[in-house]
Order: sequence, then C-alpha cells, then structure tokens
Amino acid sequence: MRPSTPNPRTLAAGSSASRPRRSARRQTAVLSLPAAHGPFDIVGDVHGCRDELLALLAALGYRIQPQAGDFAITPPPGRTLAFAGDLVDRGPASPAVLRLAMAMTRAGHAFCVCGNRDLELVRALKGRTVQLTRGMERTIEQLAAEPDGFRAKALRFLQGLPSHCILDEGRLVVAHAGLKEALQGRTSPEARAFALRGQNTGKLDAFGLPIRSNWAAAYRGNALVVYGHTPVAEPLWLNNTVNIDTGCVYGGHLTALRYPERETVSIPAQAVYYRPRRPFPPNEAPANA
Ligand SMILES: [Mn+2]
Repeated sequence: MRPSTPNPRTLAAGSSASRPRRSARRQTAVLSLPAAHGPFDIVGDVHGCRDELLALLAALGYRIQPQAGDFAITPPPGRTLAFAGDLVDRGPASPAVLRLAMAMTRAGHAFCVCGNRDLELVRALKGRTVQLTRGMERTIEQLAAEPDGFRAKALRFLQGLPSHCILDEGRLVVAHAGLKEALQGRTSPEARAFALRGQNTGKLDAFGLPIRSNWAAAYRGNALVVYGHTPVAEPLWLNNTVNIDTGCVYGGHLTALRYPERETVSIPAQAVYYRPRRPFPPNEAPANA
C-alpha cells in the first residue's frame, strides 16, 4: 500500500493534459541494437546530480564545452553513453540533467532506458495526479522555473524511453532495475514492470519499505545485465550482473561502467542531496537526525 500524501498536485506539460487517456498507456518498446557493439559508458542513477554527471563524463574522457548557458558534450571517438534510468528526482538539477541527456540522445551520442522515477515524471507532465514524495516535489519546482516549451520537450523525450536495451548481439542488457533472462527482449507488461521497478518479495523491511527479490542471485543468463535502482555502497557484481547505482544523490558516488572493459569509474557526491527512508549506505545505522 502506498502511503497517503500530503499534497497531491499536478503539473501539465503544455496542452498534453487534454489528450485522450489512451496515450497514457502507450507502451515503449525494447530498444534492440544487436549491431551496436560499443564501446559504451553506462551511467547509473543520476537523480538530478548534474555536477557529478559532468565530472564523471570528464573522467571518462568526454569533451565538455560551455555553450549558451549549457554544455556541448562530445564522447571520445567511437564511444556511446548509456543512461540506466532515473535521471530525475531528489537531486538539485533534474532539468539540467534532462537537457543534457536529451541533447546527447538527439546527437546520437547517448541513449537512455526508463526508470521508475522517469515514468512517474511522465505521469506528472501529463497532468495526472502524482505523489509529491520521494523527491518528486523538487523536480516539479525545478521544472516550473524552466522556459515555456521545455516541459513538453521533456515529456516527449521521457515518453520515448525504452523499458530496456539489448546491445552487442545480445551480450549486453541495460535495464533500470535489472531483468531476468526470461524477460530480456520482451515487451510484455511484466517485462516492463520488472525492468523499471524490479520485483518485490511482498515483505516489508524495518523501514516499512518493500523488500525486493534478489533476481541477480538467481541469474544464469549469458548477457551482462547492467542496472541500478537499488543503491549500493560500491558497484556490485553478481552472476554476470552489475548494479552501478552507488547512491550519488544520497551522498555516495556516481558510477559508470565501461563496456566491454568492465571497469567502473566513480565520482564522489559533492553533498548529501537527499536522505532516503532506508539509510544509505545500506546496512549502516541511521544517522542521528
Ligand atoms: Mn529507480
């Protein structure tokens, strides 16, 4: 059960709120690029941490040039950036992160899979009632300060994000919450739900939050699955899967996996931007607060 929220509000993007409801259920397909062999730089949950994203891209050898109050970013020759989803929420600069991801995608330098927070923002931008919790309230405020037209552009971008990506002849899968082998390449609601949110065990932890099933422990697939969604103190390798959400927005690190090198590069957060209900790093006593 979701907790009730103090202040449900809506934020419409242009006129999209008046569009037929049917469009809300549009399924975004799997992005299948078997001929894309990389090399790739796959970035974990950014959650609006623009400064750390720029520092990470610089560390990965991307050229960053200021341009009209923003940045033009060029990958090292041959490399492509991939975002593992959850670009937004909780952090200080979600619109700037969206702008960066949108520009790089448009230029063919990046692609991005959808995260559960990205999907929730789609709902908000369509004028649906959303819960202003878990950092969504900050994103809504930040978006309200953006020029006209930006929200509609962001909505188009976010709506087009695939549930997961299959790359390099099927040897590499990028999915926000990971994806078990049987669901890889599938467009079913089950596959989409798994890729965006993972699977819960039906039990709650001491913080009243759902305990997620550890799909990676049972994973025996041939594809390397790169994912995020559940913050970990350090990149977590298990059975040909790797979790690269190292909790930047919680004061951890922003991490990228270089593929096929299978090396991770991490940049420390400049601040604790958000305090989660479940303490970060995991398995550490909650801070006195
Ligand atoms: Mn997530």
